[in-house]
Amino acid sequence: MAHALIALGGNVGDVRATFRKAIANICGMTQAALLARSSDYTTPPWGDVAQAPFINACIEIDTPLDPHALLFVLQKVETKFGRDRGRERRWGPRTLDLDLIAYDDVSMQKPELTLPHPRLFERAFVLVPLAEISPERVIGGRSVASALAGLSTEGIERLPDLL
Ligand code: A4P
Ligand code: MG
Repeated sequence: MAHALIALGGNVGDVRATFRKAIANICGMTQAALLARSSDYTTPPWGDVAQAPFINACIEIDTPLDPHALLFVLQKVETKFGRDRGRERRWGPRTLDLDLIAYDDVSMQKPELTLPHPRLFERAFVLVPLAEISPERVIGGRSVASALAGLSTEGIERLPDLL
């Protein structure tokens, strides 16, 4: 079994309902155990700021799949929940974005899969939910909590749990 961290994001549709269904799909399709799930957070748009706020969360799973097979499943789940890569702009609005943040301590630099995720340390919208579930985790030589300490978390708010 390998240990993987996955970031979820979206700003189109009922994103929290999408997350709930997507997490069930990810675990089912990867034979994974869900070890932890962060709260949902509302976050200001990053990169392309002329769009609605996002909702972001992170999960931690144990999975028997290799990194490429796991990414393939994540892309299938994105498509299932309405993501259409052909019609969207980079960093633009989307129903569901699933990024593989880390997979054990694997390091790889391929265009189709870079691990750990290359923009992780620039993004409070990933590190805030990650710090909730895994603050001590060291990724690329830095702990999640210390990486987060160097970023602004302005505008990021934890949402109350859904009943
Ligand atoms: N790829 C390479 N490595 C990975 C990895 N570790 N995980 C490749 C996932 N994919 C990886 O991804 C583009 C390509 O990256 C894929 O073909 C995959 O093989 P994509 O998801 O199609 O494109 P993208 O999502 O538009 O690009 P990118 O750079 O991943 O953007 P983001 O970071 O996902 O940006 N603001 C807030 N507050 N919250 C957000 O969630 N999200 C975005 C989307 C912009 N602003 C945001 C948020
Ligand atoms: Mg992405």
